[in-house]
Amino acid sequence: MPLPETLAHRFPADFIWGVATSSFQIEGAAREDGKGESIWDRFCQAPDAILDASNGDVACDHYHRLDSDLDLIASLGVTAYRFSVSWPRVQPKGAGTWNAKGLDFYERLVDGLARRGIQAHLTLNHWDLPQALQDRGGWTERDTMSRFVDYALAMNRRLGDRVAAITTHNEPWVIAVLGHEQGNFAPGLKSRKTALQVAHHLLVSHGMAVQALRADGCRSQLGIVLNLSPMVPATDSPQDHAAALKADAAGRRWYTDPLFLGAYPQEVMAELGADAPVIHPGDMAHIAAPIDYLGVNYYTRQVISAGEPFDNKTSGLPLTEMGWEVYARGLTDLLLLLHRDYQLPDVLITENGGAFKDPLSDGRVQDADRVDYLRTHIAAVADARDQGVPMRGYMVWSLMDNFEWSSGYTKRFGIVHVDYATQTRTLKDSALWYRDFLRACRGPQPVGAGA
Ligand code: IFM
Repeated sequence: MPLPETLAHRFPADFIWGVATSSFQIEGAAREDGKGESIWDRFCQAPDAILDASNGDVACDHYHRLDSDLDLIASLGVTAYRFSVSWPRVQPKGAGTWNAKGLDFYERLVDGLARRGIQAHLTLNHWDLPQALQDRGGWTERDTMSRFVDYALAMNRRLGDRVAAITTHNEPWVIAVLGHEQGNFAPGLKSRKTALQVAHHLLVSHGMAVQALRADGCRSQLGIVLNLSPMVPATDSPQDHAAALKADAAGRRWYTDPLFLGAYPQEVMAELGADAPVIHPGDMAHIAAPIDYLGVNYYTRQVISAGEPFDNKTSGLPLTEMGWEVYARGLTDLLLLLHRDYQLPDVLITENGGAFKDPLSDGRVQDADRVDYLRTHIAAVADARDQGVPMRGYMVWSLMDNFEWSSGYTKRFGIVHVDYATQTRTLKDSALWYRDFLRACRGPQPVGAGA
């Protein structure tokens, strides 16, 4: 295995290295200190919605363990921490009254990061919409876009001076498709038409928030985070190639074209018929508002077949516990594709990682597969950088094991192990590897500078 130094030398000194989490997945304290109900609190109550019938009531109890978790983050030597604000914790109904105790929690979070010399990368919407807004139609309603802009402005006014980057939405595809078309994520709706309207409103509200924040004098970098994969044809057949192009247009370009070209892909739009979203004058200009960075969440490639869906188990590649192929080259391919097609702003890998078995034994988790995953994917980022992609940073998903949505606590993505019965945190071998790698990135330290 190459030494951490060899890989570290491929990145500039100011490259951003981080770990990422999200509010619902780690905070717990679901009904404390005035927090309102989120759509995920509600969704977890639906029969069979969550694999292990769990919920986010306690999760990693991060709300009560903020200081020790911040120490844990600092111990890794990262330069950035990506987290999300729980909208219903700061504004229980998604409109009107603000919750002082909720705001105070995020004040302590950003202050704690600043004290430790770690950049705060704040995401406004990592899926936990206030249930009160869902009761009024949620993301199907244009009014929710205005509520989101108010929320963005309030967060900036309160925290913006200590926040390096503000992401509007995390993975709008997931909210739209898994939440409103397939129904296996909150709010559990099943309509393609609804999903397309929701995706549109998410994109428009992203642009509206960016414009409002800039007009308000926001000094944080502004961007959006997309979950992206290269779509690879299963075979060399023309049918599979055509299917892969189609899947790429509908699943990836539906988001990247409007953001960077100001228009939805025509060939997809032409096939939607009555399911096409209602677009108001000015919407596309909002969506294409210039951003400072694109956040890319990369986990795997998608293999597309014109016939029966491709079975990952037949590919011969290692699979994670999610059943996703480990395919680091796909990250380079994806970044080069984006670089070829668009005038990209800075690019940050805002999530990358894998769920593996991770047995804790004698106080140690020997997750060699995750170490290998991180090393090869970081090398894939360096490859893209070498070929001109404006890469600015990389963040591991996730800091610690947490609530993995409809999989509950059955999948562990953390580089830190969490014993949910005792809330004990244990650095896995991957965390130790990442810490050593980041040390190598910082280069030789002056004598007496500490560990
Ligand atoms: O846990 C999620 C995260 O919330 C969003 N991106 C994908 C991760 C792994 O499924």
